Amino acid sequence: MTESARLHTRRVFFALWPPSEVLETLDALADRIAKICGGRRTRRESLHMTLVFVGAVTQEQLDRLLAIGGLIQGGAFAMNIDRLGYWPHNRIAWAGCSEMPSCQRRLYDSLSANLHGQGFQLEKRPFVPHITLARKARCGDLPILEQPIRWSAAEFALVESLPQPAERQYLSLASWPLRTAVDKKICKEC
Ligand code: 2AM
Repeated sequence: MTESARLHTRRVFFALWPPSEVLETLDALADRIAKICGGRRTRRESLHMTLVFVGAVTQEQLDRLLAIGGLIQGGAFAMNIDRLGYWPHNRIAWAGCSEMPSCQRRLYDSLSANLHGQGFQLEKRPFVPHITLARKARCGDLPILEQPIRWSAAEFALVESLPQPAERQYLSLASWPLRTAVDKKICKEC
């Protein structure tokens, strides 16, 4: 990347935004976890689940990402957010699923394959779908989620991470529907 291109990069990722009723529950959960673990809770409007983190891209690459998003034939799926976790290395407290729905795995695989095919370098770490609830947290034992949070994913989005004075802000650049089994014979099991 040239110096001029580097100066004009934008930091982006593919993600799922929670539907309003799920957002409500995650918002309350983020409050609860920050009270237990300290740190800075994720703002309500920033609660999301990353599908694939892409990183800094040029305008030309951004255009290619938008084209890739439109090509993906993903199936709608439902997740059970049923566990809380803590990563000591980056001090993130999060919520996630014990089991990843097969449609989510396929969506991730399909996005990754298309991105690789277009020359994007992706994370080598295994994909751990999660919602960051608090940063700079210090968690000991985490509570058990009494009731799983059922999240029906009907679309995915390309999101830009914008640096703000206090905290990064996430802005949806485009979103695409995930089809239901009725629309198309894909992911009937989800
Ligand atoms: P995090 O919440 O666990 O930090 C925007 O930064 C989104 O992309 C967040 O969901 C963040 O996960 C994720 N993200 C940031 N850097 C990443 C990286 N290098 N690899 C994977 N995901 C990343």
